[in-house]
Parts: sequence; C-alpha cells; structure tokens
Amino acid sequence: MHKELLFKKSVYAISELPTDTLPEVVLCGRSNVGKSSFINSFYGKKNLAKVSSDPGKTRSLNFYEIDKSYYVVDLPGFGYAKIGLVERKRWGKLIEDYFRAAKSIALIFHFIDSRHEPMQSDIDLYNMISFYHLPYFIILSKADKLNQSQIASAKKMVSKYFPDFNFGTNLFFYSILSGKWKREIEKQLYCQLDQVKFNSKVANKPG
Ligand SMILES: Nc1nc2c(ncn2[C@@H]2O[C@H](COP(=O)(O)OP(=O)(O)O)[C@@H](O)[C@H]2O)c(=O)[nH]1
Ligand SMILES: [Mg+2]
Repeated sequence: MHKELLFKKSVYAISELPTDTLPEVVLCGRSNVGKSSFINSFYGKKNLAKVSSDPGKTRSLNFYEIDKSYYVVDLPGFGYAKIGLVERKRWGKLIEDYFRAAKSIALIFHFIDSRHEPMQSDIDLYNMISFYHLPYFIILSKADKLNQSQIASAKKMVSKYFPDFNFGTNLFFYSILSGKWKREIEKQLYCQLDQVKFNSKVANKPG
C-alpha cells in the first residue's frame, strides 16, 4: 500500500517546520512506548526510524514523508523520569508550540503501552489534544505481550479512561510482531486522509 517512505528532516524549533502543506499524521506518547518501532513496522522498513534502547533519546520532531502525499511526525517522548526538569519543560513546550502552530495536522496517534494503565502524562496529552479539537486515535502498543484475557482487561481499562473512544474506529491494538492489527489502522488512517483531501478540495474550489 505504501510505496515510498523518506526521512525528511528533524525539527528542533518551530521555525524549522516544513513550509509545504502536506497533511501530517502525528505520533505521540511516552518514551519507549513503541512509536519509532511502529513507523518501521507499519511502513515495512527495517531501520528507518531509530528504535531506542536508551528511552527519551529522541529530542526532535522527526518528519517522514510517505508517498509524497503526507508526513508522519514522530514526536519526542515525554514523561521519562531520568530527564531533568529543565529539559522536560523544553520538550513539553516544543510539543505544545507544534500543536498550536501546525496548520496541517490530519490525525494524531497517541500510543499507550497496552500492559499499563494510562499515566498522568497520558491524561495531560489527551486534554491538550482535545483542546485543539484534532482528529485523534489511541494505539495500545506491544499487544503481543498480552494473552487473550489480558487483552480483555486492557479493553475494559482503557474504556474507563477514554469512554468516548471505540475499538476499530479510533482505538486499536498494535504489535510489531504480528500483522493482526495493521489492516484496521490502515483503513481508518486512509479514511481520515481522504477526508482531509476532500475538505481541502472543497475549500479551494473556485467560485
Ligand atoms: N514486544 C514488543 N516490543 C516492542 C513493540 N514495539 C516496540 N517494542 C520495543 O520497545 C522498545 C522501545 O521502542 P521505540 O520504538 O524506541 O519506542 P519510542 O521511544 O516510543 O519511539 C524497543 O526495545 C522496541 O523493540 C511491540 O509491538 N512488541
Ligand atoms: Mg522513538
């Protein structure tokens, strides 16, 4: 389905954001939750996005261009304890500035480790995204680590925190070790991107 995936650039300040208007699909969530692994697995590249054995290493917004038609933006993970307060605040500000400045966000993927309850930083992120009214999916990552009954408990747990999300629509499991959940996400992602393209066509229609 995806033919071409290119690393475009790393952005360390809002002034460095790409100036074109390709739609952006934004990946965010805590460090080590599997965002970079998702890019490699979902787009079938072995090592394009750097998978970290040193959590919290990504300090930039990393832009990947898919089929010359949209960007995937890998945001720096937040909430990693070993990072100093000053550094953490700087990241928080970069992320918030990005959400405020970005004009082309088509969709946000918020990654949460399927084995753990959402943390305060996840609730904070949820509140921030809701504030900007941006289209929003939650991905429960590393689902290969759960057995059937743990999958059922994870579903219950997440519905308690995020009652307005529905499995298969805007809430998904994912694993880099199994192709099982990919198709579902792909379908909803392209639905969303089509919607964005349609909206911009309508907005740009002459007369
Ligand atoms: N078992 C399992 N491990 C995963 C999965 N996704 C990521 N990981 C591992 O989790 C660690 C952090 O992944 P990474 O992609 O760097 O997380 P990021 O900090 O959110 O970008 C790495 O050791 C990955 O191999 C998954 O679906 N299943
Ligand atoms: Mg990463």
